[in-house]
Amino acid sequence: MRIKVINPNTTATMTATIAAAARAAAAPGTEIIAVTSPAGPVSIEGHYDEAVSVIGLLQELDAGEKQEIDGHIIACFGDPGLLACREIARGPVLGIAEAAMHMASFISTRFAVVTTLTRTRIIAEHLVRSYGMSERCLRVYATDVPVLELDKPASKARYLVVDQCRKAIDEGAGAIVLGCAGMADLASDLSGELGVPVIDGVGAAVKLVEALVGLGLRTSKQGDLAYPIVKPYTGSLASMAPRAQSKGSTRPGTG
Ligand code: 5HY
Repeated sequence: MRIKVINPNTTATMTATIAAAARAAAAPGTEIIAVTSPAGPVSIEGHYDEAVSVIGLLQELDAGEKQEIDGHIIACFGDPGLLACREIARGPVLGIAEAAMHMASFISTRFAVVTTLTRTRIIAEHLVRSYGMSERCLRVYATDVPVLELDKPASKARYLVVDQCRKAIDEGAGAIVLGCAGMADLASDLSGELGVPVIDGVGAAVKLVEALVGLGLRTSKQGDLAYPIVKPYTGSLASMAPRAQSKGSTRPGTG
């Protein structure tokens, strides 16, 4: 099975952290193809960053459709462009936030999300609601650690993450969801240190994609996730125009 893990920001060192977590979770026989978006923000810390990051993400996902990929993972906790990606994908496409929240709901009555900046907390709260997790998510806690600080071993990022995790546990959280792909390498030893399950969305998404593909389940092409309607796109994005899919081919692709 081939799973493509796409980092929608353009920081390759962060993709390396993501790739290591994905490979650590992958079953024997699962090949992980981890890529960095070809264009966009070095980190995603707001609505505008997210919106612009989706172009590079879609380009990488479309390339994946030509590489016989069985499933895709969006390795950013905002799950940017998730539904747009599902429109052009045959196989399952999972966002790490959605995957982590569902995993947490299987092993705790109440989980908490510990994320980066206060300004991105609202994005995680939107996802909690849109994924139907309002009853299960105690709260979203912000550490105010910029995304790229997570990449710096010398920064006090880990200390600030642990601090918010302890606060969440004191307030009743039975499990912790790490709210950034850049925290993927923290999950395993944090679990031991805190004494509660700590969930990294990258690993969670790999296991869920393996399960879906293993059951032969693919993105439904009935309704809103059907392939995009073929039409011309103009200007600098003309190459992103959906192409007609040839009869019987399951790949519409773009450009
Ligand atoms: C992420 N940003 O996982 C999100 C985290 C956040 O560049 N990768 C990013 O703060 O929303």
